[in-house]
Amino acid sequence: MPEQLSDIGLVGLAVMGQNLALNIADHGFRISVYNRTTATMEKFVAENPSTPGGLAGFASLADFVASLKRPRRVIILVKAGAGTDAVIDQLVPLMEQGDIVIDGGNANWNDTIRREKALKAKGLRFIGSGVSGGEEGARFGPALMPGGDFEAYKEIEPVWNAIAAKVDHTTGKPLTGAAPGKPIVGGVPCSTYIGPDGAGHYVKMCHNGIEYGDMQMICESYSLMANLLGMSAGECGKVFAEWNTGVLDSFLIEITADILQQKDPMTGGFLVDYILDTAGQKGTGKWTSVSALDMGVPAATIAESVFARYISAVKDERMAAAKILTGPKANVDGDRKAFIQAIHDALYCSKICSYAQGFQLMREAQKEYHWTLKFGEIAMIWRGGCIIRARFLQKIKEAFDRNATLANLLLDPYFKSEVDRCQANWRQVVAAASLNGVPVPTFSSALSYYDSYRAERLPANLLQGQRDFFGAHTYERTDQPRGRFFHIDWPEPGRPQLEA
Ligand code: 2AM
Repeated sequence: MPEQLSDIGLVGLAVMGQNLALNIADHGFRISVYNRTTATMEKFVAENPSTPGGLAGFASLADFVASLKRPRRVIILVKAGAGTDAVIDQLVPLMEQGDIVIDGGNANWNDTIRREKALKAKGLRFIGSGVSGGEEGARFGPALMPGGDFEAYKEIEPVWNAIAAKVDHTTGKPLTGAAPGKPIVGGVPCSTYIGPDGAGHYVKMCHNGIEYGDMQMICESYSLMANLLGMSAGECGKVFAEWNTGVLDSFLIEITADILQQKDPMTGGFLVDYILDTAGQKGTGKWTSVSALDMGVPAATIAESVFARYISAVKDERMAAAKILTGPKANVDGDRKAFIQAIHDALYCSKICSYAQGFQLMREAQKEYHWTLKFGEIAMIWRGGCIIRARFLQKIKEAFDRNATLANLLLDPYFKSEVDRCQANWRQVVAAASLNGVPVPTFSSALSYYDSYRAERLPANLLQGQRDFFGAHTYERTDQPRGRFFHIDWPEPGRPQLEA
């Protein structure tokens, strides 16, 4: 039995696990750590001899569990999927009634729902917590999205609030400047209870889906500057740096400015010009899109950003097609400065649509899974720590403060006026891209979403006619109440039209 019991334990010492453990210890909590490969644990503990709370490493899982205060709180941060199940299976026999297991990995929310149920049946409590912000976030303050048993959440809340990123009380801006042993004190924590069972991991997944959209939209902006205006990567980077001082102020725009201006150590040119254009992915954007398809939510812009990665990945096929297929030669004259502003506005409007889709998806999911999500709070905790952190999220929070049941962000007065102000430029950019053969899948998808969402009448009347023609699927009528279904015997193709 160790002399001093730990406040919390963590299993899985890859970089995320190590950084989260150091973050927890920096806030004065004593933490026990365990890793399947013992050497990793030993190295980690040896390299960090003096943390404010203290790190205690264990080579045996049983000793690790015995080192924790009751009710025990164990964070799992291992490879999502089979890795998490393997650790849970080993942990469960060692734990006691009321102990708490917290999965901080990128779990699929369906797995979290399953695990919560299975552990509850054994008298254990389970929290599935989204952790966003990458390695840096884990070390100095991530955005945290805990879901699961509420009483269990209350027991981890002091730790979660302590280690989360912090934003300023009044401006909502992230508080920066944390260093090892010197965490940020004060401010509003970017962590809140999201809801039961899989809610936290679902919301984290939507965060990632939105992140896919943001990244692709930024890439399209860069592509337009490079391909239509002939700008160098460095020149594009300077534009992004300028954009980062306005409504688009965000982590992703900030790092884009730096990435584009980064010189290649091997050639002295701009590094992005040498990076192969094939995108990878870990699947959360796909999960978001699959969930949207399953629930019938038109999150087309987010899905387009996943497809954009897929088409980038078939590089060899594209190289072959480029030799065969033709298109217009890019040619844009006119006011460069005005066109750059138009790209800015196109990005801004597309971003509003993408977030509108993400929040609509969460709204639908809460019905499907019987959660009550607080959208203002979700926007609030995304203001700091996470990859999509942005000034913009303060505006989304304010929109949900004005109307907690807002059906679509586009209907909020602020966002409506912003789209009104910027949409002419947005349309001009999508048109120019299309006329010049530059692909802008998310910009154009967002614009179609906007125009579809505001359309009183879509051509689905014809579609219902087609469905009734070949499959007798019936249709409703514009001159009859909803819910009354009609069918006619359509003429066979080639037969004369029926008399009225
Ligand atoms: P390892 O160091 O022993 O490989 C990321 O892969 C983290 O998850 C690592 O800490 C890794 O442990 C751990 N991990 C992956 N699969 C695991 C499993 N099946 N059981 C326990 N830990 C696992």
